[in-house]
Amino acid sequence: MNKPRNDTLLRALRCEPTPYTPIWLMRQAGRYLPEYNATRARAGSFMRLCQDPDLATEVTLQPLARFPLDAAILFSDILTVPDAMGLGLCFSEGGGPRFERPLADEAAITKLGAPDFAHLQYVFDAVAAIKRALDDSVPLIGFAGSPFTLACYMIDGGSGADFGRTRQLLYMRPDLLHRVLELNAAATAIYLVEQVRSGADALMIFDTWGGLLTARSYVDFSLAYVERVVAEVRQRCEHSVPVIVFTKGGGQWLERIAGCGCDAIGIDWSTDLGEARSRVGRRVALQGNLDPQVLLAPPNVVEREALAVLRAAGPEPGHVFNLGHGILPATPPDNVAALVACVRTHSGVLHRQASRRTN
Ligand code: 1CP
Repeated sequence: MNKPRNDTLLRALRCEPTPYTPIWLMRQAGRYLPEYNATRARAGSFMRLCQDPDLATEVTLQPLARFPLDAAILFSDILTVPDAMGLGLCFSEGGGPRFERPLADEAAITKLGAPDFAHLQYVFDAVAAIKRALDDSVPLIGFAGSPFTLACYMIDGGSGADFGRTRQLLYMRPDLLHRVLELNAAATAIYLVEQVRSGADALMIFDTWGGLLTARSYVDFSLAYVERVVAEVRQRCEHSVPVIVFTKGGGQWLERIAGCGCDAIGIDWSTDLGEARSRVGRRVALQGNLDPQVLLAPPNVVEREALAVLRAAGPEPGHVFNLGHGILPATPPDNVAALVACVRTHSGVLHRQASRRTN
């Protein structure tokens, strides 16, 4: 596999010096882009976009054609894995995911098995097609949901306010929840390794709902399974691939997350990056953490807030600029252009000052 010409992301994830801070954005291909909405309309549905490698490639590349981003992220969804376990994924017109056959009772959980990986071939084909289209320009990030975040959707049946059924099960029948998490962890490890074999240069594990848990259950029901996934990926991959772990609402557990075997921690907007750095030391890179709401403000506010994130991250290597969560559909694309330009220019100045100080 050839190395991307722009490898600032991969170097920052390894905490190596870079001439500027690399930037990519969670949900960078999405509904804030008119060209995404046009392709989605042509495809007819979100799932058809994911399942057609040519369309998935087209939408993956759309933000890169507009903005000088330092990474592409596979266009897909975390819920492809439970779909391949037979739960029947569908999306309502408003965009929220639903399962036709959620894990409604003990019998459904007992019957649950490994996914049919033939039903996930479209994901691996999309990775390979995107990798070819990128032509070694920037790295491609593959991804999966954390075992716990997948379980939230599988048990509650779709997006909900607080995934109360899943959290009830944790107290009433922890054995059943552990069974689901074990299956999810085994499936996720294979799923990520296949993405690497198909061309992914880095991996991200989205633990979007881990922050709903108590401190004790976060470790036992989410982080322990993320750790298992990371260890298995490391063992099965022929070459080393950086892994980013993002727990939304996980700011209070950063020291523990830093010890799960990952290379980088995704930080949401509620934690100060400077404080995060002093807590985890230089063991891992940090990714984040502009509040996505900032991108709805005028460009001068976007620049002011982006500078505050850069200053909090500090001049040392090991920061990847990103949002604290996904970009909002109402974001004006011009604000994204202003953000990317601001990060490139100002981080370049900060990095040059830092390297003069150390030379
Ligand atoms: O209507 C549409 O066009 C669908 C909107 C949409 C998009 C653009 C969904 C439905 N998924 C996606 C793509 C997607 N999902 C990516 C693409 C890569 C990128 O550009 O970043 C990624 C990485 C995801 C991952 C994902 N899906 C997560 C984890 C990240 C996060 O945002 O927290 C989660 C929780 C999902 C479930 C999901 N799929 C779609 C939606 C709207 C949701 C969230 C539902 C909820 O809030 O519960």
